[in-house]
Amino acid sequence: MNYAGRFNSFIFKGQNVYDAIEAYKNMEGITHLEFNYPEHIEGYDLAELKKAMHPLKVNGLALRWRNEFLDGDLTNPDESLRQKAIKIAKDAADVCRELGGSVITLWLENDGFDYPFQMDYEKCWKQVVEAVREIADYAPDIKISIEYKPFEEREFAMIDSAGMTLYLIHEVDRENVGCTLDFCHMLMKHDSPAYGLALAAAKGKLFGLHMNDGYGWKDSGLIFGSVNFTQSAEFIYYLERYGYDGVVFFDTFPIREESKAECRANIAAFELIKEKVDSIGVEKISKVVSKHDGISAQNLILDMMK
Ligand SMILES: [Mn+2]
Repeated sequence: MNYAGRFNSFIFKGQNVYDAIEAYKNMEGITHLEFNYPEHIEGYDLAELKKAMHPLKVNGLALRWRNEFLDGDLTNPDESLRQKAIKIAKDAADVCRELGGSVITLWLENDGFDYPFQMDYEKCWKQVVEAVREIADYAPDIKISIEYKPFEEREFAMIDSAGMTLYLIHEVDRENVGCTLDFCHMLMKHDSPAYGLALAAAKGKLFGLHMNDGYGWKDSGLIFGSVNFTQSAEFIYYLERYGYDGVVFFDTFPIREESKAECRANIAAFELIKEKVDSIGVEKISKVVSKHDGISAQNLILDMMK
């Protein structure tokens, strides 16, 4: 598998981008890096960054619209700010290409609402569709990946579920627009992670993964497989069934844990759960799934735990 860890696991503890690159270079299993843009790139020389990260590759860049974009990213009521948000995404695509990456992730943090009567839903929905289309057409060689989250920072996010994400992708109607699924975000929405994954992957629209775990009522960012073993195993089964060959990015928050050990714990969990799935095999699991039966499903889970 290709694995990547989160830069801010180190940066939030006072280290800089180069420290984080160094930490990941010396971590067994890590193959790729993933930057936030502009947060992790601004002020750094791209050529120097490229030199420092060798032999690791860049998977992509995750957009962060902060500070002035509190009222909206792609739906900001101030048209000049809305245009600026679109421009930042286009710049991110250019930088991504320059660094050898292939995907930019759009988490529309501020495109949502807090109060009834606060937003003209149809108008803002069209603004999101048109902006994503404009970004996609600007960089047809770069994958534009939508990462949904049901709420936080806004009370309601516009793109809040697997279903809404697939609806957006359908409306945008561009080859290079797909999605990144964040396991914790899916649990927060009470989406079944594997269900969303299957529908996205079946359409060739699964561009990225943010693996982690949690209890569902907030973005816990716990170590993968620590809380929901069975749903994690089902998720990996569908990854294998659809031949996912992208990067597995661990979007976890080692606030109290040592960051390197925490990232390694994620890789170890993913590898072990994958091993459990493989020990039974996609074909045999598919046979159980085709039975449409709860008891057979439960017996399969027990078999995996042996
Ligand atoms: Mn995420």
